[in-house]
Amino acid sequence: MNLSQDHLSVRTTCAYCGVGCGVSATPKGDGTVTIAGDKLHPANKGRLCVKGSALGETVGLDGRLLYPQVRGDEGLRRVSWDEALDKVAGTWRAIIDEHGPDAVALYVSGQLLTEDYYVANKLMKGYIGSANIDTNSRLCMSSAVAGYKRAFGEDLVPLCYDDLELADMVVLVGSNTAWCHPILFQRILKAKEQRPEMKIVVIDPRRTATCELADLHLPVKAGTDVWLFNGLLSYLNRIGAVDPAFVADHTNGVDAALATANADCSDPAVVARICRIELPVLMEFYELFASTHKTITAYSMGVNQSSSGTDKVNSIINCHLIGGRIGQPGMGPFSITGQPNAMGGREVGGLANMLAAHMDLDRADHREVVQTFWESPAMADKPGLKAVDLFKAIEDGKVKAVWVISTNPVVSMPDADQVRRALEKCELVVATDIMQNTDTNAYADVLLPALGWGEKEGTVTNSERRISRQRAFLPAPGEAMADWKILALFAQRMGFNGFDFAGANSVFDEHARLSGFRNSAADVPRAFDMSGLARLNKNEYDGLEPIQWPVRRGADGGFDVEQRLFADKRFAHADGKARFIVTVPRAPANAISEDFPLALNTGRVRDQWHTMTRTGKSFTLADHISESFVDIHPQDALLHGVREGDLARVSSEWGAMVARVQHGGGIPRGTVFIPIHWSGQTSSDARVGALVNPVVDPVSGEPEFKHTPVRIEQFRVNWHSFILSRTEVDLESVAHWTRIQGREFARYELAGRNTISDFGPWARGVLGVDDLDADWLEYEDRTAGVYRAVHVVNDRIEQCIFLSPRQDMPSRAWLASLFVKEQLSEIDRVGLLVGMPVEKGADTGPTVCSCFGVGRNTICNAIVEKDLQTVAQVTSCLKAGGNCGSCVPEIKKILVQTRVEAAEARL
Ligand SMILES: Nc1nc2c(c(=O)[nH]1)N[C@H]1C(S)=C(S)[C@@H](COP(=O)(O)OP(=O)(O)OC[C@H]3O[C@@H](n4cnc5c(=O)[nH]c(N)nc54)[C@H](O)[C@@H]3O)O[C@H]1N2
Ligand SMILES: Nc1nc2c(c(=O)[nH]1)N[C@H]1C(S)=C(S)[C@@H](COP(=O)(O)OP(=O)(O)OC[C@H]3O[C@@H](n4cnc5c(=O)[nH]c(N)nc54)[C@H](O)[C@@H]3O)O[C@H]1N2
Ligand code: SF4
Ligand SMILES: [Mo]
Repeated sequence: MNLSQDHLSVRTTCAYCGVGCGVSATPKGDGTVTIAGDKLHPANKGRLCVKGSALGETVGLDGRLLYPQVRGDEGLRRVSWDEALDKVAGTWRAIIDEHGPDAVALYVSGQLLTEDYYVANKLMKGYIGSANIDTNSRLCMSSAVAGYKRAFGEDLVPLCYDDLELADMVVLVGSNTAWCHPILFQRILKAKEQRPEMKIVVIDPRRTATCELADLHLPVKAGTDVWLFNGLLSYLNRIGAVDPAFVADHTNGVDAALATANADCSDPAVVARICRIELPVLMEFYELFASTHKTITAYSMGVNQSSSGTDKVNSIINCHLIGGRIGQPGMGPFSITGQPNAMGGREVGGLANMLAAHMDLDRADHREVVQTFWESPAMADKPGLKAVDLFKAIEDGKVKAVWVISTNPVVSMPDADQVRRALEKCELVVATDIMQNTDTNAYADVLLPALGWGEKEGTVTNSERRISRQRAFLPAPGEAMADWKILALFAQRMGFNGFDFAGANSVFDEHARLSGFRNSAADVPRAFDMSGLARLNKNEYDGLEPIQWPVRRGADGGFDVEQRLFADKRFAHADGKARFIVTVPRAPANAISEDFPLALNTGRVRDQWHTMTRTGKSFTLADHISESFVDIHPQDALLHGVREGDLARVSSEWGAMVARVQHGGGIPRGTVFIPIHWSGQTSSDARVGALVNPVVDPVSGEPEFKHTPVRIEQFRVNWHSFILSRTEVDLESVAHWTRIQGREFARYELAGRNTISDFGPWARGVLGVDDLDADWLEYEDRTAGVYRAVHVVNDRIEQCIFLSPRQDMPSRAWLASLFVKEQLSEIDRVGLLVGMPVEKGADTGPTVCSCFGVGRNTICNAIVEKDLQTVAQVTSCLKAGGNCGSCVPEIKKILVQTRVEAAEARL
């Protein structure tokens, strides 16, 4: 057998979204890693989206947190693990002794592995004796959990991915699937390609990339989904599109739900007006839903992140129940989870109001089961603080120590400046992360280094309840340790038994055993059962193939898996029936006003992940959208005096930020959209969390991230500039900047409010060029206020800076391409100070297809020159769109625009 380096690939699971794609990783001798899709993984069958494909660019050790550190008067100091953990344990012990267990808290993450999560939850709820452990999943899918529990009696996702291919209609509500769950979206599109009669409906206030390939888009007014679905419920009942036998035998509460729906929403014309959807479009959707039995309604943050998020979820589930659209192939209400292990967190009970293994904190019989199993000395017996309340309690001094693990709340929480204040005041802030510099780490008293993706071992569960292994293929760097291990060592220092795990596999085993412990009809029955995976030995655990729960052992000893839940029409409520929930529609908590006349919607872009601590390292992912932006309707821009391409200051009652004005995001009047990704590490002041209102859903505690009243105004600057540099630059005096990772350089977009009297010295100062003999090409037009300089070292471009009072600077793409050249050619040098290539076609424009690095200009030129008519033709000509497919919606848009423009030009 040929055991060359290239053959040592490891099958693991993607680090990012809840689709949970299988990845095949091959570490190379030179420290790099080749990434490919795992053809054997049922979630993706070999495909990866652009974020997954670029994982190899994010595993380098630059910027990593590698050693424990403690903050003293002189800043951070490297310490041993013993010293760091002793400090944390000593302080926690003292605080608990004096103020009780509720004075400490863990704030964890849906990006932890199940094993990490299990240990964290066991430690807090069973040993510290407090349920003050909450997770960023509170911000993500806690409304979905609450909705499922109300309807089904347990947090159960009824369907599986194969159902998306079996459905005759997929309704995507508040989900930009094309960008946020790209491989699921590809699966849906492929099914539609094979069965064009299959319908795709998108319900989203914005016309997103997901809408480009949909049959129907309902641009619902933000926050009005309950009206829409109550209207649907009322309509289905009125026209008799119901399943009376299913409703009578397997559900409760239909009359009350219908009475409420009929009260406000029986007239589609009224619903259409409230939801700002044209009546014929609304009716088309209602009729399609009524006539299509195999319908899936998949939803995500546009539903969950709302002060009526849980009601939104139940208004959707109600519509499925009334027609019996559940439990059979190709149908059901489907919460798409965001983070790679959102579902694992739900299994272990990582939220402050849950226990473990789908048992409830507020039920004595459930607590008794868990306490018995854990042999725990001090069980929590009441729910802990939910994320927003937790950070309030920290600011109020009620919670005196917090340990933040695998999340970046100074960026991602609503009212994020409040989180900063809270951490500033907190007696002991501990942060476990993989990166040294994050906005949250800046407030930590103790920093603990965790193993990252590719270095750690464990499991994650994806949106369809499928458990997959994450496997290590890289050595542990520095002194980093697995998150579960750090917690277990800490627990032992606190004097707790029950944390002596031999490895991730023994944590997993305990979790699997608990799921089956006293899990029977006669005792404390739970649908969540993965007892079939208990007692795997280490080899079996290491070799575990992706598998769904519930999973038990069959009579033959093999795995007995339920792919789809509720096939027997039995639900988890004591009477076995599902419940209709009364959902009274209500507007978002904070209404727009004269002072704050626009509603802020926030969300994701295609190629970045959350606070960018990992995707921000990849140059491939940096090109698609490089800077934060505020998307606004052109008429609103006019009204509020801001211009496309300029910077604007957006502010709310809670905070302010600066971003570049953009049109074209398909945004309705009266609203703006800002992405969530930029932090203090990547930009001077583009942290949108500072603006977001901390209002939460009363049932789930999930914040209203999609609706904050804001105002927008021009952010006046005197000059604009950009820099490409191989070395770090000094941005101290710059009013606004964004740092963007390039290939062998960093790019900075800057703007200043000051007046620069002498460009040359200023530029040298910013770029850090002291050497007056440096190969420094310069162009200056003082009257126009234009300045350009290029610094060349050994015939290679080292840095360049372009500055102008207007937004009239050259495209960055061509200059960027010079940084990978070993030597500048004469013809390159000619173009340098103009910032433009002398050869035609060398400027490819902004990246559209990140997989193959195909720019917009290249696509437009090919469409015109070769008269391309379809996306497939563009792909066969340029490869663009041929790998992950995430850019297919954009190519389609460019195709239409370019052909229209070309036709107009011919007229
Ligand atoms: N590229 C990328 N992918 C990701 C992530 C990432 O950071 N980057 N993060 C992952 C995570 S953790 C999550 S939670 C998911 C999120 O995945 P999604 O939920 O798809 O993403 P978002 O962009 O947060 O929001 C979805 C849509 O909700 C719409 N919306 C806003 N208000 C309303 C409303 O009132 N009603 C309706 N119907 N829609 C509304 C927004 O306009 C937006 O287009 O993505 C996962 N995948
Ligand atoms: N305005 C607005 N805010 C939002 C949202 C929104 O739509 N709008 N969405 C919300 C949602 S759905 C989510 S999920 C959150 C996400 O928000 P966060 O969880 O705050 O975002 P991440 O950047 O994913 O943070 C993960 C952190 O863990 C670190 N890390 C990575 N791997 C490991 C590891 O193995 N171990 C440890 N210990 N650390 C690791 C990373 O470096 C990073 O600092 O944002 C929420 N905030
Ligand atoms: S869709 Fe993309 S980000 Fe999500 S798991 Fe698959 S490869 Fe990773
Ligand atoms: Mo999320």
